[in-house]
Amino acid sequence: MNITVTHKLATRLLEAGSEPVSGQQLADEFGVSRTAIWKHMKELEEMGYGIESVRKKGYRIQKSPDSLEAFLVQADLKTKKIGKRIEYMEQCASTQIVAHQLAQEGAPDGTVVIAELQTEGRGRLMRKWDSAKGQGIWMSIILRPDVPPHKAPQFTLVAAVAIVRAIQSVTGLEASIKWPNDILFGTKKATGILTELQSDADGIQALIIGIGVNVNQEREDFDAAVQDIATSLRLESGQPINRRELVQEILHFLEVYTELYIEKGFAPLKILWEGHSATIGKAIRARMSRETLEGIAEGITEDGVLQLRTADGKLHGIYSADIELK
Ligand code: BT5
Repeated sequence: MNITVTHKLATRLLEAGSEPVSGQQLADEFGVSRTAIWKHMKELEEMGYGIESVRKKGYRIQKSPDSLEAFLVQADLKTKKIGKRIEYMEQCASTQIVAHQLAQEGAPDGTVVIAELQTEGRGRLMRKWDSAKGQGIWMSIILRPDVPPHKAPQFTLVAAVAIVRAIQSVTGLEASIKWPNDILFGTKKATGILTELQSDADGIQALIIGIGVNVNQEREDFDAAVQDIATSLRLESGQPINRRELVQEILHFLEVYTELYIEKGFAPLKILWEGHSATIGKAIRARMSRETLEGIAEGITEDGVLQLRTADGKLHGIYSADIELK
């Protein structure tokens, strides 16, 4: 059986959504017999699809397998640029490493790397990122914006807004953002973002935005080290979540908000970000490499820098830190 035809058929049916497509029409479009179409449908069922055959009308997909293979994510993807190229892997050390390599080799703006399992998923400062197989979204996106390197941290905030909106659209859940890169439910972390940079004298060559979303883990699926501080969308909503839809929505909102950022600057995103923030107006402790400061988080600047007012009345600009809500 020709596997590419099977994939193309899946894409065709996914794009048709709830509208059945007749066996004859598919046979004509793909230049094969109706019997061959029927055999491809059986093949799809073996791959984990639920195919419904509607009398006199044709076939439609009721359920697709829980996989993030490129052709599945790309079927009915709403973006113009992000995700037009997707590198999908069953396993890798870290999608950041793969994306850095691809960016160096000239991969286009909007290239996405997705893995079902990361053996060396990483956070900031080379901390470990727990990436259970098939239960989360572990992906890195290569962007090539024409902005100076000091603007790179703003993309973490743009991505955070995009992810919160995507989670809301797919699950109805309202997450909040802890500056700079955590997405939380209450005090528990459901998502981390890691923005890395390739730059030279001409400016940014590539931004590599790493996104890790805990989607379908149960508590015992997390490493013991993070069981008490991590949560997943399934734990929050009480039901399994479709990862494919969530990836599509994240890519969609990321494109919408990066375009808004490029056209209008950070100001409109700052307003959106503050609307979802778990940090602003709160008493916090900011741990930096050299010192720890305590005070009230008053807001973020037009550059995305956190403004912390300490008890002596001084306002401090925080560029990078771990934040604890007090
Ligand atoms: C982050 O770092 O939160 C950024 C995480 C980025 C992960 C993505 S996955 C795709 C791409 N490929 C990669 O290799 N990385 C990116 P940071 O703020 O430093 O937080 C790290 C800390 O979060 C760890 O020290 C743990 O305490 C905690 N942690 C680790 N795994 C977690 C998980 N799955 N859920 C919640 N918290 C976790």
